[in-house]
Amino acid sequence: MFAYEIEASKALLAKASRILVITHIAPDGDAIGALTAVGLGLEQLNKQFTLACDDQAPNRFSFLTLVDRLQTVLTHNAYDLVIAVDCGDMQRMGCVFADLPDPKPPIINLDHHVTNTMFGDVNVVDPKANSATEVLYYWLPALGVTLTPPLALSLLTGIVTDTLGFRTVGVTPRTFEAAGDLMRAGADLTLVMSEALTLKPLSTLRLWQMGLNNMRFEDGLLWSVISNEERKATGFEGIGSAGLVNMLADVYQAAIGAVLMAYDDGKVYVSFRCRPPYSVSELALNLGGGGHPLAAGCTLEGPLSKVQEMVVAMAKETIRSQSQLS
Ligand SMILES: [Mn+2]
Repeated sequence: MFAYEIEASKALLAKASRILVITHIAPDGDAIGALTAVGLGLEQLNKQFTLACDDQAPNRFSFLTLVDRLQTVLTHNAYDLVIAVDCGDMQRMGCVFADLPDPKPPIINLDHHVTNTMFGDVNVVDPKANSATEVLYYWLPALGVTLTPPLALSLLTGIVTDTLGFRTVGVTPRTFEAAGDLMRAGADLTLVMSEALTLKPLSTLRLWQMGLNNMRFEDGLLWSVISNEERKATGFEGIGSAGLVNMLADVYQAAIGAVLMAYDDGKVYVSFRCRPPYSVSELALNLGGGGHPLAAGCTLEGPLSKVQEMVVAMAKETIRSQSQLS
């Protein structure tokens, strides 16, 4: 696979001496796993590199090598190659890319999103891969990089987190073959499962407590609304619902699960989850957001009560029309 893209990547890498590796804003396990894996690979290839992301890596990924080298603001901006990992489009790279002086350096785009806009000069994009690190699992050795234990650990972290522990629909025997190979190379699966998926701060449980307390169920929609004051009282500062929305959607009686959470700036973040035959991508799109059929979201301008009224009505309508189809 990727014979042309690998040759083209090699050609760009051979000419590059200062490489900027970027992952997406609000990074997840795949983003940080892919970022550190590329760094470890470039180290082996004796290349100078910077690892960049607009936002800090979540604390739970501090077990990964090189994560301490991540820069959220660049200390200089003279680069001759950009490697983007886990970014579906150029905007996902955020300010660390947008603020580079023009003309921008050439880009190698390493990703697995179906919606990838092929924004790179070289696009190593495999929508069948479950994670960006699964793409890197093939790309890095093709460049002559050896899968050392820390590198294998970074790659396995992306696979484990993007598949929620091998539970998502895209998981195939190939996913397990890659994971098995990475374990053989020295990656500790138990460590990844525990650090990246299971362990959580107390604020997450407080958020779930608040969310479950506020939960409502009508016409197949199981949803929870958390005001800015309530959210702050739990100590939860992150974006998203820290798994609360999955908990709501994983209920027999629920067709769609939703969480609406307000923030200081007056914005309301809305996440949707569902199981087949339902799909929430169009619902999120109609609300100005986007995502996948089973997981999508949007950001709306408050007040929270107005947002709730609109989102609940539209979600119920989605359930009504989709249950007629099935
Ligand atoms: Mn990913």
